[in-house]
Amino acid sequence: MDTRAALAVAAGKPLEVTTVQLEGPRAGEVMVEIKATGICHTDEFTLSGADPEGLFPAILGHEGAGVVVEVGAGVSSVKKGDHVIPLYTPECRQCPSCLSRKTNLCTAIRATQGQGVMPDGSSRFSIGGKKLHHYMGCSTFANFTVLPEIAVAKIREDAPFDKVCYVGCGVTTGIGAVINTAKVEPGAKAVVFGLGGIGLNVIQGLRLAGADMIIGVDLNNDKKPWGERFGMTHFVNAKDTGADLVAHLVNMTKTPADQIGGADYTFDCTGNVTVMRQALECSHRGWGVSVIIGVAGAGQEIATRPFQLVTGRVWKGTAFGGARGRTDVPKIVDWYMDGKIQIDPMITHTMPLSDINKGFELMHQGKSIRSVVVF
Ligand code: NAD
Ligand code: AHE
Ligand code: ZN
Repeated sequence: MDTRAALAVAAGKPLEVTTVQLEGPRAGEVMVEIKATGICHTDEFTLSGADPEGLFPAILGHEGAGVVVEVGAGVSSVKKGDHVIPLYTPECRQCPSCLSRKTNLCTAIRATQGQGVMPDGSSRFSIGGKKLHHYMGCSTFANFTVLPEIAVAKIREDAPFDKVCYVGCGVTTGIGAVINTAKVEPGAKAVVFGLGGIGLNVIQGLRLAGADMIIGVDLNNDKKPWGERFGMTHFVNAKDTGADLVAHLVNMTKTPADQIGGADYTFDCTGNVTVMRQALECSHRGWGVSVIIGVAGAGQEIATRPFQLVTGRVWKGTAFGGARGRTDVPKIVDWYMDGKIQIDPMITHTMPLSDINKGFELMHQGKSIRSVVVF
């Protein structure tokens, strides 16, 4: 069948909105009509050419929501008409990683996903007979897409697609980083670097967890009211402190009883390796935990003096907020529907697929929190 899609033809080039061909689902696969998709910084990261796994031509997008329109042979967990969120981190519940209960990083289909193909090694997308790559196993920048059954989470039918698509990445990543990865406790002090679509969700996760002090760091003063809206208690513009940023943050967390200072938890939501180091080093001597969420380009490496770790700081990373998608995503949608978490104000822009490049421009200009394409 034909479907409209935004095609990433080459690194650094704007997406081309066009008609592509999509084959139906094979065994174990489902076809989903995507109703809405967010634009995440990771889409921009791959489109820019910085992603070592980036493949072109491809249909990007990994933050969608839609309806199952067809199922392949043997599919049993979802049926036609079900509302679903595609999962770039699937949950097969059978691989060693799923069975370990120690990670959400299901390994059942990760190898083929990274090669831009379905688990059987072939692509369902093409244009004029030429193969197109899938992206992160999702390709939500297409009106219709095909996914493995294990890579969709069934959600309630009254949840609005144009809001809960954000649960497909940003919301779950930010809140999950706090709850699943850092396991923040009430009363904690935290620093969040980068107050964008992920960082603001870290902030609302910290508020949910009962953190007392939530310091937000950004280069853009416009992000201050945004952070405050979701629970940030203090704002620092890193341009104002320059090289003294770490000392400044440590000082902010000192109390008469604790003259060492440092945050209990810090989060990098920028993808900048210098920021990752600052985040580690402003965490508390002896117990500070620093969580890397941002993704950095090919060739980028993190560094610190080993002394920082010897003295008890812990460097961690998280993908999809440590969430097990088929299990956790429906619950997060419930939290939103029950008013426990906010999504609507973070979706600052919606647009038709034909304007998708405007969504990327708004991100570059720091003018959006999340742009959502509505089909
Ligand atoms: P975004 O563009 O919406 O926000 C980034 C924010 O960081 C902006 O507010 C920007 O002003 C700020 N910033 C940039 N450089 C900074 C610096 N040096 N110091 C302080 N602030 C700085 O991006 P996003 O969608 O929130 O994504 C953030 C990062 O998280 C990206 O690297 C993205 O690829 C990554 N990500 C990771 C996961 C995961 O599972 N690990 C999931 C989603 C996104
Ligand atoms: N392809 C990149 C890695 C990108 C990356 O780390 N992606 C995160 C999700 S970002 C969502 O916005 C992730 O899930 N990582 C775990 C995984 O298995 O990819 C690179 O650097 O090669
Ligand atoms: Zn994402």
